[in-house]
Amino acid sequence: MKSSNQQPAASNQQRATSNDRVFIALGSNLGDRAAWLRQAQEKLFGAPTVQLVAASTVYETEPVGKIDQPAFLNQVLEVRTTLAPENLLSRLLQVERELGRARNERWGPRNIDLDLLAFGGCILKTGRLTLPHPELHRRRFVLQPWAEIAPEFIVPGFSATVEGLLKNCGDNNRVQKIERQNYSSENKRCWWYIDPPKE
Ligand code: A4P
Ligand code: MG
Repeated sequence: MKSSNQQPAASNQQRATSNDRVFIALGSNLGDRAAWLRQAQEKLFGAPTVQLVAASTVYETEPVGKIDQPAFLNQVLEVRTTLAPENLLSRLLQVERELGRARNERWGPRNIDLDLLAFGGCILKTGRLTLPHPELHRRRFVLQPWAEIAPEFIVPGFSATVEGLLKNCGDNNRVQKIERQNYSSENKRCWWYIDPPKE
């Protein structure tokens, strides 16, 4: 789904130009989860180095790994960027810091988590950054929103598309779509609601 309503306000800034397809996963399970996702995007796209290409729907998802914690909201974005992978990671960590993310326990609750899923065909493992993200093929909460915006993208190192990984991920944890409500240009806010249960 294209998300023209989430483009940054500044229109005459220089745009990111790299041709690599770059994907970012967002997650939140503390406080006003939708507001954290929105604020992260406002910060990320507030500078011209990272530009939004497409945004998935937001999903409410059962926690994976550490299960005694609140449900998450998860979303995947495709972006275009002039930054190198390490610099984009630094930018994501900076946005997390600006939003007051505290790192307490691995896989524990967090107001905002920004993970770099894939950066074009790049395969990389340094002390700070692993590409593609090492857990992505096991996680429905990543693959389902990702398949919505880039089903045919071939995930480097897996020789499989996002859709193929989703079919074979074996993760049956609950992943429930949340529809985007109307965007109001008056007060620049998005609303989200959870789909009513199907009859
Ligand atoms: N790092 C290395 N590679 C990457 C990458 N590709 N993207 C390093 C982002 N970061 C990367 O991350 C720790 C360090 O990983 C970073 O400083 C960076 O240098 P972190 O966000 O501080 O720690 P974390 O998130 O607690 O650990 P980790 O292993 O990143 O956890 P995940 O993979 O983020 O999983 N269940 C549901 N339903 N939804 C979720 O969103 N999230 C998690 C956390 C667990 N369960 C979940 C969800
Ligand atoms: Mg993380």
